[in-house]
Amino acid sequence: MKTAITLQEFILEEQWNSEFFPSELYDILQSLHQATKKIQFTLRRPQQSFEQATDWRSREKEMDLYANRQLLMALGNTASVAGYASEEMEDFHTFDSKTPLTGEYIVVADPLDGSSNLSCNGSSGTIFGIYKRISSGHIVSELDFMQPGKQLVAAGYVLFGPATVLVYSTGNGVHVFTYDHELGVYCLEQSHVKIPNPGMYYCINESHDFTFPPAIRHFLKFAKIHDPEDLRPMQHRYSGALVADFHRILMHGGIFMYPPTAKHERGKLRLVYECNPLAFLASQADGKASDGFSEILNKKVHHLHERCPFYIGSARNIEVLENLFRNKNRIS
Ligand code: AHM
Ligand code: MG
Repeated sequence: MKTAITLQEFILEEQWNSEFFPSELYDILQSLHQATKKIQFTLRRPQQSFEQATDWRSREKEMDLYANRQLLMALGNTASVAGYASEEMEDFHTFDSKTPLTGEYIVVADPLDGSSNLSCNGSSGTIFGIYKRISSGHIVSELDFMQPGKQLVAAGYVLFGPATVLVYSTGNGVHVFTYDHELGVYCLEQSHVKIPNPGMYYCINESHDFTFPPAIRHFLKFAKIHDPEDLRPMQHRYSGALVADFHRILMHGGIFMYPPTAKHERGKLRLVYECNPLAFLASQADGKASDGFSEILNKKVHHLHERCPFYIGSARNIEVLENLFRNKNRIS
């Protein structure tokens, strides 16, 4: 039997081998790891063990808030973290009980992406991004959390599926770990993952298609045309959890799309908590992420909870879609 490399060993080795790996990142990744371990255990418990959860919808909310609290507590106990912002909190949080506020990093997160899937034992996950703080003084600034995605120093997610999988990058490739329940540790599955290009999957909630921009409708027709060399017709998959759909794309290639719709005119997904961290991972895996016209990682952030159209996946698939937006529906 092969000896597994644990997450801890892998991060330490990454740190030793790179002069650009700040030791603080090790602590932050460890605390995210601890928090998500607790979230994972709680997700596995029967519904009856939830305090207020009389139905699935209240369990969903309770789990969203629980996941947020776990991250808040774990990061609050990590000296290098000065602040935290999440999809579950109106405002960002300064860890001002730490005196003086020495932390040089801030963390953004979607604590439990896809929590509506809990009603049917579907997948969900925690998405996170880590930035270097740009403010100084005793209180972190909103601007710390509004840095463009290209300023991320690390990002990742934990996917709570049949297995619990942790994926992260510190700018040196994307690495995938699976939780071993017997050993109680994450073990390395794949390092330096690259998104297959082109890919055969497309993920989109097609029920909104009558309100999609023409470029998306055109892409959906293109995806179904027979061209085996280009892996078409592409296969449709959609889980209702961005983190799970992105993991499929990371492993097998293709494209995830959440365009503007009549209900969400600017798109549904959050630039800071969802799009930027996943865009960082895609770029580290030779993939791309776009809003149709520009790279997600270059986008200016106007406010913390901003939403945007989001297309992410294999470079070739994203380029085809961007050409459709730019060339008004012509495939090049
Ligand atoms: P949430 O952050 O409220 O969970 O919403 C985000 C989720 C994504 O995980 C998923 O891709 C999308 O919403 C699904 O939305 P829809 O049901 O409109 O297809
Ligand atoms: Mg989400």
